[in-house]
Amino acid sequence: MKNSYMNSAIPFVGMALASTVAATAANAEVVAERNGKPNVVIIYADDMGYADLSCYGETRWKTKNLDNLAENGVQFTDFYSASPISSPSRAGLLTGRYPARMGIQGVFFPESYTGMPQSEVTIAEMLREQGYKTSIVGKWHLGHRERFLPLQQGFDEYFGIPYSNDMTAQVYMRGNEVEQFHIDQNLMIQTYTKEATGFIRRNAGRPFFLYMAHNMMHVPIHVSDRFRGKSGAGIYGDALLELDWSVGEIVRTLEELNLDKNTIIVFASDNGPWLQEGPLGGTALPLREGKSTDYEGGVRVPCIAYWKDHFTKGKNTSVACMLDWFPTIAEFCGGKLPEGVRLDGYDISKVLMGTGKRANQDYAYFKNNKNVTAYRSGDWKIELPIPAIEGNFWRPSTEARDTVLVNLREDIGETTNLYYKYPQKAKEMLAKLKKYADNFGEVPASLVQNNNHQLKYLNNERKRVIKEAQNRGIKPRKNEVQKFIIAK
Ligand SMILES: [Ca+2]
Repeated sequence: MKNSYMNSAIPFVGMALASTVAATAANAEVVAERNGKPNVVIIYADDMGYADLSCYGETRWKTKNLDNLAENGVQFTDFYSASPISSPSRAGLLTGRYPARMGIQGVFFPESYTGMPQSEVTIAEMLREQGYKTSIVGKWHLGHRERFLPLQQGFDEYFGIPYSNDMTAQVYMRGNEVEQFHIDQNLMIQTYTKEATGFIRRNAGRPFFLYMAHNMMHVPIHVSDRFRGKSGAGIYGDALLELDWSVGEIVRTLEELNLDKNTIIVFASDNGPWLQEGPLGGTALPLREGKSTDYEGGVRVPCIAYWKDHFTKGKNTSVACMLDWFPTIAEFCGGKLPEGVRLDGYDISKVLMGTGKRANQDYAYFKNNKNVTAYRSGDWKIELPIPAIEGNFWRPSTEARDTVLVNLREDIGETTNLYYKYPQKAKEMLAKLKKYADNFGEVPASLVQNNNHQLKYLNNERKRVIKEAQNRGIKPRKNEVQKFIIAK
């Protein structure tokens, strides 16, 4: 039943009044009554590996704050991101829809002219309609032209870097404007934490949604002096401990304001670790491979959900995914699902409360954010063939593969192909994948237009012409710059 989680001890009269006022004064500052509506805080890490937290197996350092949430909340062991790369993963989280549905096949760069379509309904839009104050702190990565920025997608406030922290022109934006052109990434986690806790304090008396999207643990890794050397295991561990500290600060602030029983906290990573970066990247072991692949290391991520006195405690082995948060948060917060919009996630509120199961135990892998490349159902996973991929500066090489059948419960590292051992199971899984793909619907062309190599082509062309001229005996001109008159 809708709104069944809301505290009936709180008088009901305020809600009708607040929503009437909200409806008649769309953008006016209306302080909605809480009426038991829980706050929602989503903390998203970038490129954090499945095994980077001590509660997920890391032994070199102890992430005590996240471990504490995991121990007292739901720690998912089989939780999947919507994509093995950044922009599509975020689009999936915020809309409950596979990024393939909106043409987000790659990541946005500072030179991108496109972004997530405005027609998409985000969690922020859904919650704002329910009187929530909404804020994003950190990495947006869904288009940085004004019409694609967070303020145009349901967020009341925005502070952060609008894309990845290795892309050129690192800036802090506030709202739709650049606030700072030269930023110190060493202070980034501290800065984001101050922004996030400030937002919580300013909105303690009303329902709010905070989307805290860290740029860490994406390379280049940065850490403040306070945490440098703290892990004794290199800068990646240091930054991870600082991120864990940040989570602790948010929890502490909620407790201090007596909001901990009123707040759902979700922590997850956007995709698997950047293995090519070696000690500067995370680890997904025992999962196979990492970021950008449809092996488990690419999309199976740490995910912890905590709501004091509401959620069950301990490890949960249910298959679930990032697309589930939209319908699940709608259920907890009394939000409306967008009409005529096909969602890909399932409401997992009963899984979190310990009162029921997810609609199924299936997950579809979209390696290229375009079509289904692998499919999981229960313990089984079928993987379609892929050609070998030669590694480059940002990803390691990947072997070619035939059709692969694995049992993830017995072989978490996807080491043994059971395709020939269990032909009937393979056939059954291929049929499931096909059925899913056939019912997925139309996939639009990619709207992310990066890597068209035009600049590369032009530079190569320039070099070729110069070389050809040199071969004909034409000498390059001497330093003409010196002849310029310098203004005094
Ligand atoms: Ca990422």
